[in-house]
Amino acid sequence: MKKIEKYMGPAAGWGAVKAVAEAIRQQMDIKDDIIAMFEMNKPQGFDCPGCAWPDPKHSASFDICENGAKAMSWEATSKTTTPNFFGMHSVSELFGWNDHELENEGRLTHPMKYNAKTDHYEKIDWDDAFEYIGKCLSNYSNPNSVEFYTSGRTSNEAAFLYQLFAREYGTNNFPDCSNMCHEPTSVGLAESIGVGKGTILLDDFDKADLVICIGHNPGTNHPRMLSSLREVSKRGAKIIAINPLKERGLERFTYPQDPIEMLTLESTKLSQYYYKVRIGGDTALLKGVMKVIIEANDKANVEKRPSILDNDFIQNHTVGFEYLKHDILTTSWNDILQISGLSKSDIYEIAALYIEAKNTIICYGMGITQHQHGTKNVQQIVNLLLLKGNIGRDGAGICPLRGHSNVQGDRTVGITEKPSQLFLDNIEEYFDFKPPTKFGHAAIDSMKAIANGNARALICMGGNFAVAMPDKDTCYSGIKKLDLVVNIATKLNRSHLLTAKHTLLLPVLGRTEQDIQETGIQSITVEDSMSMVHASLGKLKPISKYLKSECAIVAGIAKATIPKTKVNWDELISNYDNIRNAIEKILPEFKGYNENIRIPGGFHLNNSASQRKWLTKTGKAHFITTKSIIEDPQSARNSELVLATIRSHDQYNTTIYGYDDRYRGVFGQRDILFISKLEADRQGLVAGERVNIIAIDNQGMRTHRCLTDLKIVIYDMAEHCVATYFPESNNLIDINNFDPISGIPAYKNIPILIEKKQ
Ligand SMILES: Nc1nc2c(c(=O)[nH]1)N[C@H]1C(S)=C(S)[C@@H](COP(=O)(O)OP(=O)(O)OC[C@H]3O[C@@H](n4cnc5c(=O)[nH]c(N)nc54)[C@H](O)[C@@H]3O)O[C@H]1N2
Ligand SMILES: Nc1nc2c(c(=O)[nH]1)N[C@H]1C(S)=C(S)[C@@H](COP(=O)(O)OP(=O)(O)OC[C@H]3O[C@@H](n4cnc5c(=O)[nH]c(N)nc54)[C@H](O)[C@@H]3O)O[C@H]1N2
Ligand SMILES: [Mo]
Repeated sequence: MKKIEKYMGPAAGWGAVKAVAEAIRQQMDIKDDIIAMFEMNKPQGFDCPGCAWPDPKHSASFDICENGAKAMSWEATSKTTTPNFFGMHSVSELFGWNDHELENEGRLTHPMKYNAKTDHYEKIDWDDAFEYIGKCLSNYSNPNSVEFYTSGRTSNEAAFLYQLFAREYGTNNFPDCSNMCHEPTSVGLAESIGVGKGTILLDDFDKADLVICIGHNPGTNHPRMLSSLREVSKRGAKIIAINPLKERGLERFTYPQDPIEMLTLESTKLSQYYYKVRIGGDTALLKGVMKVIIEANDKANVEKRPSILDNDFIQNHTVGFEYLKHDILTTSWNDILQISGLSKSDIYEIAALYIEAKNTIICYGMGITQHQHGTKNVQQIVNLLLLKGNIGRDGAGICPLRGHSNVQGDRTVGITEKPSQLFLDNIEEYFDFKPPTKFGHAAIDSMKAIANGNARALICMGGNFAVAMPDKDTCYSGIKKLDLVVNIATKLNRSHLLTAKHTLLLPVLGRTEQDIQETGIQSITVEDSMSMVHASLGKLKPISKYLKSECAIVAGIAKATIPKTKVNWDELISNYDNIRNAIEKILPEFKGYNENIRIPGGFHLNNSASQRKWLTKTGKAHFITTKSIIEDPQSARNSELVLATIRSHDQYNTTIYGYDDRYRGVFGQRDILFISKLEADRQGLVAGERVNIIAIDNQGMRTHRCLTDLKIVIYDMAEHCVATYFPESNNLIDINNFDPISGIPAYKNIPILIEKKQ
């Protein structure tokens, strides 16, 4: 039922229990499958296909959350999308279905090939499918005209094989979902601290005095994090939230596994301090906080009081402090306050909390990264931490909240368009072929090559590439002009309906399902947000006997494409231990891989920065200055109104489970625009009114990009900001609107204007 009704409860609690029951009822046969749920995130079970938040170490207890249950029931559904279904519905007809309807048909069961004459997908045998793909791929004279996309659910083993195949084929074109989410982390942290990953472990939360959550929404996207935040709060440590929207998951939480909290309807307060920063205002805010700290430190020095900054650390471990100091002290309060949208007293309060805390962890998500200045945002967070030596110490550090459950692992094992020479040399030595050294395409370059006709084929290991990317017009029409598109997927989505000259749809085993190869049942491995690598073992009987594993599909395509391949594909996939042995040879940090993943909880990949070893150009951690907070012409200040595109509580990226966004009080609908009361008054709008939004360019001029017929929802949020859901809104973003350093699309920073719907 459609309604807008303020949500009064805490995050999780009974609302979550009800939602889990509902998710299961709608998707799964209530029998053995239900038991599978309790195998999730257990040492001998499978890794949750939801988020990348780590599991409590060596824990035998299950830690399940509402959205993990949705992810798992959505994959383990008993509904199927069969050849019969494709016989009944043409591709053109299916294109008219919405994203929820497409995936809700259930799991793909057979390999399918598109027939342009009938406009239907038709069944094809696996061997024929491989041969067909192999024939197309071996026809292209330039391997760099093929794009190999990866979405982050793919296991380490499959991702490793996938990159091996693409490199033997001859390209480094690896567009990846992390190009749309944490590329500013990979690039920005690498430049600042020498490693593009977070530096903390879960245990650090037990020792932190202050946790700052900037630009992420854990109640929806990383719900298991709420139990860590709850412990922090119960211990009396402080939590600060910095977010343009008031998010319930950052405010109050009832732990579903705590019977007393559940029965007494009590909840734990999470963030004691909440600052509604303006969209795109984080760098200004962080600079403001640093200004207060540096000025206070200078004053303390003059008055001969103890230093606030960690001078030893700054001297021995960092470079660039003087530049940073100069930049910060010359940044005007006027700019800081206007761009951040906060008051001076807010910024002094944050600075005071940071000064007072011995150990600070800063967590961040898409609110920081998906901007034109996403990399700089990340680096300002590092600057703040470095000032007090808050990296490489217990209870302190930086914590990027990764997206897909194995997006980090995929990158670790070689899904990168810019491989290191060492990695390539090791491949050459072990596999005896020369991989290409020319850097390839990340997501934006790949989509541009597709749009301008330079690419001929696109292979997608999972995901919904064209729908997840900005600029639907460019992406959709580009893909339809390709020669070959291959999608390897669990469920039908819109990208699969963008047919090229030759189009194949290959159904794959999900993580919940048993993967049986020649030597028996196989585990795969994944790496979480905190660099813990552990095994995942599927439990359920596969939904169709025609499914193949991702590893087997890569091997099948590789053998058909490169008849004289140097890789023994059959041996590798007969036992995934063989793949892990190969990974260990190429990437020495995986030493003892097969033994280590048999330890419950897995093992930690070495993180140099957490040991204060800085693998940067200078061997030190870098304070990186961004000259001005307004150097980008599209920054928030130049536009009256900025739109952020966000996730509802009932979606997983482009997968729409349902139409409720419970914590934000939205039920039965997604066509809405969140706006503050003040901003609505300023724009002359009232709740329930329908509007169109139009993207504007650098000069403030209207563009042709618009999204029509949204309902105004008054929400507790910052001024000059609005928010709506993706992927419906993705055509508002021009393909050229991205962070020039990392290439991440500015999904959270779209200058717009609002018009009443006539
Ligand atoms: N259930 C579920 N879990 C998921 C996903 C999912 O879709 N559903 N997706 C997975 C993936 S791939 C990813 S990358 C993560 C994403 O997880 P999050 O990073 O939490 O993603 P979002 O919901 O896009 O945005 C987070 C927050 O950023 C805030 N925000 C917007 N603009 C700004 C800004 O300028 N500054 C600040 N400080 N905040 C801002 C928004 O209000 C929102 O609360 O979650 C992963 N987990
Ligand atoms: N406007 C806007 N756009 C965004 C974002 C935003 O915040 N705003 N966020 C961006 C982010 S952070 C990300 S990560 C991207 C997401 O981009 P993608 O990762 O490309 O998209 P998903 O929606 O996660 O992909 C869902 C599909 O993956 C397939 N799938 C599911 N499980 C498996 C599996 O185990 N194996 C295989 N082979 N396939 C599987 C199913 O067919 C399903 O339909 O979207 C980005 N787009
Ligand atoms: Mo993501």
